[in-house]
Amino acid sequence: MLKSEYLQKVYTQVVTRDPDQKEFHQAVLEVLESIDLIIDKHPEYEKNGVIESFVEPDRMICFRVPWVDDNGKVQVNRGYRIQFNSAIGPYKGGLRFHPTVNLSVMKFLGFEQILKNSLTGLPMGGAKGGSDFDPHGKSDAEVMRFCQSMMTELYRHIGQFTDAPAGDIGVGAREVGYLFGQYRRIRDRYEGGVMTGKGLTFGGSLARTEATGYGVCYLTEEMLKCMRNDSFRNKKVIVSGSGNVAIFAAEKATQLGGTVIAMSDSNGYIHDPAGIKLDVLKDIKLRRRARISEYAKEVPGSTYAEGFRNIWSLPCDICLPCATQNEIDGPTAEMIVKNGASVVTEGANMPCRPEAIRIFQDAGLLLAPSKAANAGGVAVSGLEMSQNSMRYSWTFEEVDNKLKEIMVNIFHNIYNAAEECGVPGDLVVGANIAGFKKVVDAMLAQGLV
Ligand code: NDP
Ligand code: 2IT
Repeated sequence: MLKSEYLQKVYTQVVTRDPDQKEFHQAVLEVLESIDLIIDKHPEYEKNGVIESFVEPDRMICFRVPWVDDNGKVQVNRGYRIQFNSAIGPYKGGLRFHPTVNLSVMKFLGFEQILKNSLTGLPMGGAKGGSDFDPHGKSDAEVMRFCQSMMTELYRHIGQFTDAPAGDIGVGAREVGYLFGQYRRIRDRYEGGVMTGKGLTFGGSLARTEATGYGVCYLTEEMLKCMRNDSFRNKKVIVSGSGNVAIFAAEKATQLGGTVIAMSDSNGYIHDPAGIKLDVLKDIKLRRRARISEYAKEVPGSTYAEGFRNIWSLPCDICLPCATQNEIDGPTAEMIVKNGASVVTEGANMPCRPEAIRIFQDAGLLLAPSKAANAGGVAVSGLEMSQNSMRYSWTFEEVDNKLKEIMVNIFHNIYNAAEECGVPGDLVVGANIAGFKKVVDAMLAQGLV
């Protein structure tokens, strides 16, 4: 419960304005609970209406996306771009294509992105976009036509100095390529920095594909070292999801000496006690775009079970939820604690419900929140924009080293912020406050509120 009357008033307004936006309320309340710890020291926030401004997007764009399917029939989806805050840099954040996309999901992701981008130390504001289009089962030609139609509206709202989208769920290199191509055609200009996650032949950065997953593990490794004098070595790891973030989190966890015993997709999960063979998994998920159940048919000693949430019934040491929001609820968290896990690092955005976070923290597990842990993706997006501006490309090692340095810095920054707030070890508070302060200082200095 919030102690500050001012914050209570702001939260009530958020809920009464948009009563159905549950995911957005959840993200806002967690941040306000952190700000509650420092609000007494900052009377200027209330005086300047800072928090009211902070929880209201600069602008919300919503549009129709018509496209023609392979049978010649017109389909209509809804597109969004939430430009939430540009106090510290141009709007930046991914596009999500998934049937569950709605205004609440877009606003929660845009809101989280403000703080995440601030934590990277790079000059990027917060935004998110996407559509309720479902790429599953669509042909390449259908995905291309959809992306071209999406960009035919989106192009007027974005630009390297305005707003630079990238990928997220359902948007990978293929989709970014089609979107960027349409932008280039319509604008008749080669503006590399308008989108990140581009292919390597047209301005993409080496290590962007790996960045989010690798970053999740770099931050976890630093957290283990500093808070437990420990590491990934000889740890059993479970990674939920099997998309861009999950695959490269599993790869780095394995390189650091862990054994990834289980992964999932939205249908079910695979269990391979000997360690997931990532070459087989990549072939199934990235090249063939097939279901994860194929793995158990191809790898002796592994099994497949229906129901993706049940992945957490397997005992492990380190949990890396990398699929989607709210995948770990209270009962699942209790099961994870009972099974003896000691670390949860959020690779997906907001994968743990608030009650799950409380259960982990009360049980003494290390909990790294998503806005810090998965910031490596957008950080390398920022580095991609730098390279585009310089008309230059760094090597894989150069980008990877910068990523590592950024993730280590993020860990120490949020760890120190938690201590300064009087809640040592609470990295949720640390991330919220460290991310928030920089943005709010910039808002106040620019007279933006
Ligand atoms: P992908 O589309 O590459 O993969 C998503 C994975 O999660 C797939 O295995 C998918 O299964 C599963 N999944 C998606 N939605 C659901 C759902 N509603 N229920 C169960 N499983 C689901 O996405 P990413 O790997 O890029 O994104 C994963 C998470 O990481 C998201 O929360 C995203 O916001 C976050 N993130 C991504 C970044 C990036 O750079 N890509 C950066 C920072 C955060 P299926 O194949 O069956 O759909
Ligand atoms: O949630 C995220 O940080 C992303 N999907 C990546 C955003 C980006 O601009 O690279």
